[in-house]
Amino acid sequence: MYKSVDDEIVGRLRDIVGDSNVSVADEDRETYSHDETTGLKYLPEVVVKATDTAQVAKILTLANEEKIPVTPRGGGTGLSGGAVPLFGGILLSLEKMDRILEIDTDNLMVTVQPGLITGNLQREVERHGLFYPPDPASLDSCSIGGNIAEGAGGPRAVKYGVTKDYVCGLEAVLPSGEVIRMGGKIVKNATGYNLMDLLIGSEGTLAVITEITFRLLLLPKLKVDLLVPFNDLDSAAATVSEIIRNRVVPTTIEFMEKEAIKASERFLGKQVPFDNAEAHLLIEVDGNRKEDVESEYETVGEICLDNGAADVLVADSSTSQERLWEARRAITEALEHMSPVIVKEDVVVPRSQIPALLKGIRETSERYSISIVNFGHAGDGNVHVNILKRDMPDEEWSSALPKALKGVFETAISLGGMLSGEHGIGIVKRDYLPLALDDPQIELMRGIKKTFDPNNILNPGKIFPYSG
Ligand code: 2HG
Ligand code: ZN
Repeated sequence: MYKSVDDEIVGRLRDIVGDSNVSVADEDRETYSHDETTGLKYLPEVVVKATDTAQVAKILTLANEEKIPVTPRGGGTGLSGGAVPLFGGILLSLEKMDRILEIDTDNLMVTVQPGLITGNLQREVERHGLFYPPDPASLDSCSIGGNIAEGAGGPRAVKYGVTKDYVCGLEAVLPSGEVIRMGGKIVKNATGYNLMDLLIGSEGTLAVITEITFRLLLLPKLKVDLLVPFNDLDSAAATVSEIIRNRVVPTTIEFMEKEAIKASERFLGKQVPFDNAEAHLLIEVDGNRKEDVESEYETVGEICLDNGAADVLVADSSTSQERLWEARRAITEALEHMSPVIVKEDVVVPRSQIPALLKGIRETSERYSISIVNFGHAGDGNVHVNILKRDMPDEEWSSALPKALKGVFETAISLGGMLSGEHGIGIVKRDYLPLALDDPQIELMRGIKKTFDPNNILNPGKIFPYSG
């Protein structure tokens, strides 16, 4: 159905981006054949690195005319297979388009290219006293364009929301090669359909994002982290809802089961206090006035102790805070060391349903005798459900996994939730989409895809249930 990439096409790609930005070498095709999703690997026929919007437009025009699939890619840290070139074709890397184009301190906006690493964006604006809050755990290696494409979130979503809440302007290239610009340095916009929001979270299936304008906040002057151990899981889960019910909205409320902490300790070779506790909450509060921050963390600490916390440890220096967050961010990689075969889910439910969700997941784990380790952004209802194969025999795993997955998804949906809070659907969740969305919605989405991309060249095979 698609045309293969032959020498003639490679030659035309070289004419567009220059020889050094095109590779058909096995080692490069291998490097770009996967993202961070375990067990997914498809080789692209050619790897192309664009350095400006005009090049992206020319590449898409060529691919569209010749019917060659194009898979856009940023940092390659995705967890649903969004950047995996399922049908080969052209792997279009945006990694070289990584500049900050402007920090506009009059309008509190920053304009950037999509390949910029998220952590670098944060650090740069912080030098101006400004704040870009979204903080996916992979922030030192993920790219901002990928964050937009996948609808990334992060721990600070409890108070500050997710990537989409900061996008004010986008430039993107359509599969036809036409360049469109949406929004701008404006915080309000009621001008026609909101195509910008449609592109956010569209997983590179509708257009390739080439420039972004984000709104920024003022950097809070103070922050304090609390590490709160619990001797039973239910109390930890109940505390999450209790904090919100008490009208306190910290910056983060992260939840980590014992096994997640233990894995991280082993992986980093560093100890976490109270590592034998059944679960930990990692709670951050921030603000500008010392007394406000203190009163907020004291209230949170009291709620935790009233709900059965074993202790409340306060980290108020940047070194002690960094140590806690290092342990938290390492969990993903650490669990892979515990079980090389691992399925990572990120269901989301209303915050008040966190206790019911964790209970339902535990029942699923017991019913199918399958190992599940939970951690994540409990404060915004988003739990990373990690299903580990460990030493389960292959046959048992193949039979138990789909049942366990369905169990987890059905629990989340029955509680008013969704399949993914921040990792996207990609390849790994596409067949479960009908559990969450009804037929008319899926058909509307398919119609939108057709309107943007009639030849189905842009990141084909993602989001929609596989139909052969
Ligand atoms: C995180 O919050 C990431 O650490 C990865 O979203 C989650 O590994 C995971 O399941
Ligand atoms: Zn996460």
